[in-house]
Amino acid sequence: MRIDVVSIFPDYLAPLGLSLVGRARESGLLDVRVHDLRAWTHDRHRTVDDTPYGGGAGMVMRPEPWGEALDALVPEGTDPGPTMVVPTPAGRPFTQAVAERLAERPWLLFACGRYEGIDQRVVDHAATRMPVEELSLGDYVLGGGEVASLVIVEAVARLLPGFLGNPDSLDVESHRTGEGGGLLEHPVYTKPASWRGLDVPEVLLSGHHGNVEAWRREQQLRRTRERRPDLLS
Ligand code: JD8
Repeated sequence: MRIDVVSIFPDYLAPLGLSLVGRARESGLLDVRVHDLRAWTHDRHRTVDDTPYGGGAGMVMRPEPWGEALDALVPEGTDPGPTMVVPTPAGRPFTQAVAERLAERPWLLFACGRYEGIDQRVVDHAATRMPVEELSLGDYVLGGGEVASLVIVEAVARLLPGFLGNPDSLDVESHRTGEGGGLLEHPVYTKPASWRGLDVPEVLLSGHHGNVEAWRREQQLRRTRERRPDLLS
């Protein structure tokens, strides 16, 4: 999978060089390219923002640098083109189901906004040339799209065949779609069996797989009832 990320703070994406995503880049599973939007400005101050039409606080990202960035990264007639992902608090919720859908695409292009956001014509224009997904991580406000892009890249990349050492671990995860999914994770424990006066639940030391599975299921249901009843309905 190819992933392009365009931002005025490209160093914010440095974590994409670490851990499993970093190794997937070394192995060629992922082709990640981070770009500085200011590379597509031409004035002395490398201006990327301007005042909002209709007034109001803050600044808006100018369309021209984004247009030139798209022209450079996705030349006319590029086929298949990328799916453009635009993190925004006004987006559709980003979920595991969305991650699974994006993981099927060969190329993702992330547009990281800042200030009050990106001039809407950039998305409207891009949508005439490629699929565009405006996505939100959740109902809280971040300062820009970079952190959201990091989250989405990690959630998508780990679904790619060959990314995880043991892909089976995907099968027991909460939030996954399909059969048996949708419950929160059960508590997990490892050695020592007793720590600071806290003991691992007996059933987990019993070796009785049926009882262990039953206990884990009960814990998943309890946690989901308490913390995410919306998932049960
Ligand atoms: C992109 C600019 C900041 C947002 C004025 C603060 C996602 N779940 C999420 N919360 N916030 C974002 C997000 C925030 C962004 C940008 C994503 C680009 N901002 C703006 C509007 C209010 N400032 C997000 N995904």
